[in-house]
Amino acid sequence: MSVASPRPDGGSNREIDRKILEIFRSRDEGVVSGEELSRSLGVSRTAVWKHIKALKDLGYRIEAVPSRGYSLVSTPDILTPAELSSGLHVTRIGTSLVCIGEAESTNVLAYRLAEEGAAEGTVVIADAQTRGKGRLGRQWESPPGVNLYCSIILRPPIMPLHAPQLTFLSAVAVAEAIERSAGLTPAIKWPNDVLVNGFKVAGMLNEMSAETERVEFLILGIGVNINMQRDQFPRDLRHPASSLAIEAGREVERLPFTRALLESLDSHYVRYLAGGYDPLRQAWLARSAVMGRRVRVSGQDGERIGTVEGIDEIGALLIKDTDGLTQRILAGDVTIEE
Ligand code: BT5
Repeated sequence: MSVASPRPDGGSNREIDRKILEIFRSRDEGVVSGEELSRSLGVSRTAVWKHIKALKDLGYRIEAVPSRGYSLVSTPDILTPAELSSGLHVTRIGTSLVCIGEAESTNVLAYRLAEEGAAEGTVVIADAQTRGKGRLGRQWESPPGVNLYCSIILRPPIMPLHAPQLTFLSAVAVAEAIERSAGLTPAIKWPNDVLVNGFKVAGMLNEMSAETERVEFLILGIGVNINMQRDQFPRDLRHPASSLAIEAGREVERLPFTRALLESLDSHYVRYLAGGYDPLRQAWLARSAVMGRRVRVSGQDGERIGTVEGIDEIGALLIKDTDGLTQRILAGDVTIEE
């Protein structure tokens, strides 16, 4: 697994940090001598000490055990390549990780890295965003230390016409990760909001660079409110919002959540490449909050009311209107009527 770094010198240092943490975790008692670390890593005792100090600065509690070595007492809930990749089972999405403290927008950074040739499956994560983007030029509130803001670079061999099929990948994966790591029951609102108890806890923003016949790359932008508190939400929200912690009534660790999300994205994407859109569509429909419901859809060409029948080959919402006619809706905001 390669661990990408925005700093030119960061890669090998991070690889050593990752190995140190792996060695600690492979021990039942968790105590490792400096000499053993130095031997296993092929670096000097002084270098080991420097790495241990750097890990402590990041928030790891590592204690000296007299005449025996070091012991890893606790791990901070920070999103670093070393932590995320430890115990992460993926084959494409998440094989390269870029984690930074603050980004203007992870989508903007991922788009730039993709233009510069970053590999498919590269994941860009920021602890905070200064200008997080929502859809249609709206803003995404992105305070530090509490949530997940990430963007995934994909290079699927598909026509631009089929790119909207992949918009459902993120919503399905976010819903699965919420089930697995927070024990809540999420629902997806078309096209891509994820709700818990009717409150929006996650939003997605997908962007694409394409030629007429071919997708060059897609950026899947995902924002999940994990431990955000009530007073951190903007006042005039488009949709009532919440966080996993508020809904679960307890703090939710970001690391296991993010690993679960990457694994889910990876397995659905690999299945999509091998077997096409239908399994993804079925997974989306199974978690849909709108299927069979009466909805109001407001879009550029006005408002429509009808009962949701499903989604089609390119992700359009199908609703049966009051005259019994099926309408295809490509974009818009959905409100559930009853
Ligand atoms: C979305 O837009 O739901 C897409 C959000 C995508 C954010 C991710 S974070 C990582 C990646 N990098 C980026 O720069 N963006 C992506 P939309 O449906 O337009 O919703 C935006 C509206 O939701 C705003 O106008 C607010 O009313 C409300 N809002 C803002 N911040 C929110 C938050 N943290 N949680 C819930 N609602 C929020």
